[in-house]
Amino acid sequence: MPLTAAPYRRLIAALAVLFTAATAPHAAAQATTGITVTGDIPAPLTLSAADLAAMPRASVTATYNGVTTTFHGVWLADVLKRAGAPLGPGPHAHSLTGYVVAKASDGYQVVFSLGELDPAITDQQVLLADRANDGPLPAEHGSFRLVLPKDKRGSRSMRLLSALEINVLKR
Ligand SMILES: Nc1nc2c(c(=O)[nH]1)N[C@H]1C(S)=C(S)[C@@H](COP(=O)(O)O)O[C@H]1N2
Ligand SMILES: [Mo]
Repeated sequence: MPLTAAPYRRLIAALAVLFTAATAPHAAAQATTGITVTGDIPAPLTLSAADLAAMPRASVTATYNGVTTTFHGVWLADVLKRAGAPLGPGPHAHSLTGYVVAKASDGYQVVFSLGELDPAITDQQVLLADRANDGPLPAEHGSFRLVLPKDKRGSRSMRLLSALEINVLKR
């Protein structure tokens, strides 16, 4: 029976439907055009890819599941400072009582203390990446991700980053 015969065509059509159903939620999850920054800051803001491209750039290399990649983007601390988050040495040391909830469009969430992101306190490097090697991030990883090259595993290096929620403990 030739491959163009009706039974084969029906099989191929059925497989195409299954494939579309399996990949559609992933495709929807990557449609992030900007990162929203909200919470205990003077005013909420949304940063686009163009906003990040215009900020001071940085790069780090990290290996996840055996694949080594050089990521390019901006330091997360610079994004938090631009949003008015309380980083840096100050009379009240706000970063010691603040935290950031990073949220991805697939529902993944990671909490960071402001202190562990604050270059006034630590040498930990956290990159907000928008490029990998010499191109964009792989489409299924979204437009933005976090990269923590000093972490021993990839679990905090959030793909599909869509939002940063800043919180400072009330006294
Ligand atoms: N949004 C999102 N980011 C995520 C995850 C996830 O499930 N969802 N898994 C994490 C884990 S456990 C690892 S090891 C790394 C893997 O990164 P890679 O896809 O670049 O290999 O992604 C991290 N970032
Ligand atoms: Mo992982």
